[in-house]
Amino acid sequence: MAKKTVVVLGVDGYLGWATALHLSLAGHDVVGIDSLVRRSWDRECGTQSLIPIKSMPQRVSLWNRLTGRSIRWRLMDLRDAHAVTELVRDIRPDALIHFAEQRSAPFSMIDLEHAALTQTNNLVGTLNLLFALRDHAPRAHLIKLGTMGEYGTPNIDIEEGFLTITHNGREDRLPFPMQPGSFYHLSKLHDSHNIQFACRIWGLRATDLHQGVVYGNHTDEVAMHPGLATRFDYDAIWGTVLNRFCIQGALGLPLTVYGKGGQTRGFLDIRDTVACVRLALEHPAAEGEYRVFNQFTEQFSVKALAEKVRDARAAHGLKTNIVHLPNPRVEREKHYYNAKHQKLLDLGLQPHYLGDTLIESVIETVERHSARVDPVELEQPNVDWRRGGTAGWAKASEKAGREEAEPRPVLVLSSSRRRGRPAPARTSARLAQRR
Ligand code: NAD
Ligand code: USQ
Repeated sequence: MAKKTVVVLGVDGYLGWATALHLSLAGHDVVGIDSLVRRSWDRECGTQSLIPIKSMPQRVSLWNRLTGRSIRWRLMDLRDAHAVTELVRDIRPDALIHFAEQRSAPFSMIDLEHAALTQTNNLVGTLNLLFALRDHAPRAHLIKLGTMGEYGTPNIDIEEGFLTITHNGREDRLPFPMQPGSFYHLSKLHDSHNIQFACRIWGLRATDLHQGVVYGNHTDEVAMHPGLATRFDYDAIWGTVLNRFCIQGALGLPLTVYGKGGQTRGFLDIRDTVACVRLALEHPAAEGEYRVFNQFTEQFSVKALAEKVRDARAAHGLKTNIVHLPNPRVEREKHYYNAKHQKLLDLGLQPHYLGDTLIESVIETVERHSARVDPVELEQPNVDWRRGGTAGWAKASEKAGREEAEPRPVLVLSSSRRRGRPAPARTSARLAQRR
């Protein structure tokens, strides 16, 4: 495998950090870019990663020290066209892996300001990259993180990006019809159109990874040292569904299925995210090619996921409730879903399928960091697709005060920890008081 110079954009994030380590250990020369804006969005929302994460300079130097490899780190905002141009001109990368976007659907639905922020941040950043590539590195391979949510939930099989259509006796291979479900998911679709257009007119090469919902928090590299942890979100704005269910389960809280729970999505383990990106990197798109890989390994309904978490806990004699909350989103709750995901398997992906071990390992992680959990974040959604953010979505100052006032209650833990120790009392009244 030839060593490549790779720019990882969004390196401070959940997936960007784990991917940067994976590619670095595989022998690639990695340059990591981030504006750290996600840390300021956390401050705005009053949210935080369940697992404490080090600053970028700290974790990069720890990685370099531990492995003898070297990740070069640059603070940079992708919306800054001049900085992006300089970066591409200086580094002349073989490939760029683009994670650097606002990635929460609820955040994009809070109000006009957050919808506009999401779309300008995401679209302008990607456009800046496309123009810089045209002018300074037209042969570089752009690997862009898109999302399965670009497709929506059509009543036909979902293909990988394109569909052959026969209409009035004529046939063509056309982009698959897309019906995204939030202003965030729409931003990914708009990006896809821009990238596809740039490949067509300028001969750029790009892989659009239409990724499903990621779960888990361990890769081989992240697990090498606690100081290399990647962020892990559980709150109502940034937490994704399976991560939330595992954390709710670990704390003995009800698993919050929105609506009927028949919403079906593609899912993958974070270990497969890093493997898929590496496969795309090491098998680049051709000049002028825009290709789409559907990046997930299994599909589940959210109700089936909740039942899996409940059953994993039941195996240890622990009872878990599943509640169906009124759905804050506008989405189909019972629908056909059959999405193809063959191309990454053909390149050699060996999936890690969802099993009880994963659920249990996440639950153990939660136990280690349970003092950092704010249970209010796990009880109710705080952004509604019809009405926007509720009064409680931005609670930075309120939370900061609360943290000083009293420690967060640690709730019911798993069987190993619980044995011989009574579960601490937790009342809704107490939580209600705290809101
Ligand atoms: P994250 O929020 O943890 O990380 C994103 C990083 O990008 C953050 O560190 C943020 O500071 C940075 N960033 C955002 N805008 C930037 C800008 N203008 N300039 C520089 N840096 C900027 O998100 P994540 O979960 O790691 O997701 C990464 C990518 O993968 C996103 O594009 C997301 O749409 C996509 N994705 C994520 C999932 C998932 O389940 N997490 C699933 C499918 C697709
Ligand atoms: N859901 C629940 N209960 C919860 C949280 C979510 O039932 O407590 C449901 C939602 O209603 C939705 C499904 O779970 O039907 C998925 O929601 P999610 O928050 O896990 O995922 P989503 O908003 O789609 O976004 C996440 C990432 C995003 C990525 C996307 C991949 O935040 O960056 O693009 O997953 S995909 O869903 O394939 O588009």
